[in-house]
Amino acid sequence: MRRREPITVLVYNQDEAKAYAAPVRARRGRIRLAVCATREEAAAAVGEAEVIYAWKFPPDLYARATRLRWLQAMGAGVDWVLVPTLPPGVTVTRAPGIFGPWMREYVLGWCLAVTQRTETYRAAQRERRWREEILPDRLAGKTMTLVGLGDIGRTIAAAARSLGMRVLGVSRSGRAVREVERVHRLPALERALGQADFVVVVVPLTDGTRGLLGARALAAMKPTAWLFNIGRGAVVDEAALVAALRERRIGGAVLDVFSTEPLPAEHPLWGLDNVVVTPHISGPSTPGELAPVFNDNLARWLAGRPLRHVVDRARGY
Ligand code: OXD
Repeated sequence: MRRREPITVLVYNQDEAKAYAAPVRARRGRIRLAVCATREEAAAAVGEAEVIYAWKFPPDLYARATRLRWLQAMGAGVDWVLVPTLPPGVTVTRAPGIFGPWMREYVLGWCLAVTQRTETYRAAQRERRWREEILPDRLAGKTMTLVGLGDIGRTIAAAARSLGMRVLGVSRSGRAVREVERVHRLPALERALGQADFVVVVVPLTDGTRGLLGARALAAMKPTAWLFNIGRGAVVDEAALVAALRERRIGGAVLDVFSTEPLPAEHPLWGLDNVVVTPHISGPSTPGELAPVFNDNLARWLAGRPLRHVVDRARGY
């Protein structure tokens, strides 16, 4: 059944609300856009909104979202959407296919920075030293263990394999996936970590993954292995990680996400020489890449057809 009344689509993004709203397309007269860059603007518009297209919508405003039926997340993760205040009947959709290509370059770029000993040669250059006694290492033949095999994890896996890496995976189901040589279930996490030269954490944050990589998991890693976290900070026990890094029980860490963001200036991770800190940029959202995903779903919504990329709210992803 086709609807006639224009519906309100609330676009919320604190940095780029207008840029996200500009490419939103629907047949004339079918939608009314409320473009909100502040909490106040969102508070004023949320009561009318049937659809929200947002990044980090203020969770306390859901209580006023009495007409809300569908929320499209502008980022990779949806933990900020799936809060207790979100009304039960609201459908949540995500945007697969966009972030994996960014994140495979981030992961492989930093893997190569490690094996190519970028820091060492740059430091030697600053000292005008010719350090021919140090050779780069080969990435081919190294093992990567991906903790999380959603679309992003599998995209990284395929890229790692194309460079000759051996790729293992860990997932809740343990189901085999084409891109990965062997998939372990969560109870075998430590076995999978113990084989890795690079561990890449890309699981969503849920009740089941919070603190998943704690002291025991870190102790299972090789002393030369690097931990990458590009999922959510709270999946890794940061205090246990700092201890492992300080005591050189693992080789190092490349961290894009943290329990508290921005990472507080006094946090010990900033000062460790075996840590790379990046400011949650490994898979950036851009209005141009997200617009086709949203517009496709919006057309479906307006035509009364099923949405794509629906999140299982009970599972948390
Ligand atoms: C995220 C993102 O969900 O950056 O973290 O998209």
